[in-house]
Amino acid sequence: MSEYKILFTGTMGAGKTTAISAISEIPPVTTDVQNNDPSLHKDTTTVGLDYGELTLPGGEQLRLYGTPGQQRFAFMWQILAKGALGIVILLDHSRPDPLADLSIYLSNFAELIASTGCVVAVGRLPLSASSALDQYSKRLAEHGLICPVVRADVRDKAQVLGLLDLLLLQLEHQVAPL
Ligand SMILES: Nc1nc2c(ncn2[C@@H]2O[C@H](COP(=O)(O)OP(=O)(O)O)[C@@H](O)[C@H]2O)c(=O)[nH]1
Ligand SMILES: [Mg+2]
Repeated sequence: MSEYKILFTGTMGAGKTTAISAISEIPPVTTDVQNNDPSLHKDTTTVGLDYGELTLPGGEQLRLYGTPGQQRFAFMWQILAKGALGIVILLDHSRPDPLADLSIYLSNFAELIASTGCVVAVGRLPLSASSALDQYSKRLAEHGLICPVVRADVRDKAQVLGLLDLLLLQLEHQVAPL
């Protein structure tokens, strides 16, 4: 049976823990602890990583890893990226500069994205602001990348599975067991 490692990254509060919890078939492992930063409007924050598992209809086992969000944990991003099949970048459109957020992940995961696949999922994006998706695609192009950019609400299991579908579609031609 094949096993594949998929990463979920993105800013704090973008929904890495929520996304993995939504689709994992085992109780997800999370390292969230009490958040002591009142500006973040969140009770918990990820200092380590999230882990979940999902079996695809074809029997392939996905190992789902959520990275710590903050850039000060970037050293861990490199460790987690090893052997990954692809990456889902979760963005929170309500943050002050979500395009700058995107650039941080594109730069830090450049090697992984260049050799595998990537999906950009934008959360908290009002329907009236749909044209903003073009701005994200433009930013990807500035990094020399083309990947799907979609609106997503990671609280919805079907939408998270849709993100994985988009990722796996890109990889169809290059998938090899780890
Ligand atoms: N209102 C709203 N809340 C969202 C949306 N996406 C995620 N959330 C919430 O935002 C929070 C994300 O937290 P978490 O998954 O811990 O983020 P993490 O830091 O990336 O792991 C959760 O409470 C979600 O329910 C969205 O599109 N709209
Ligand atoms: Mg988290």
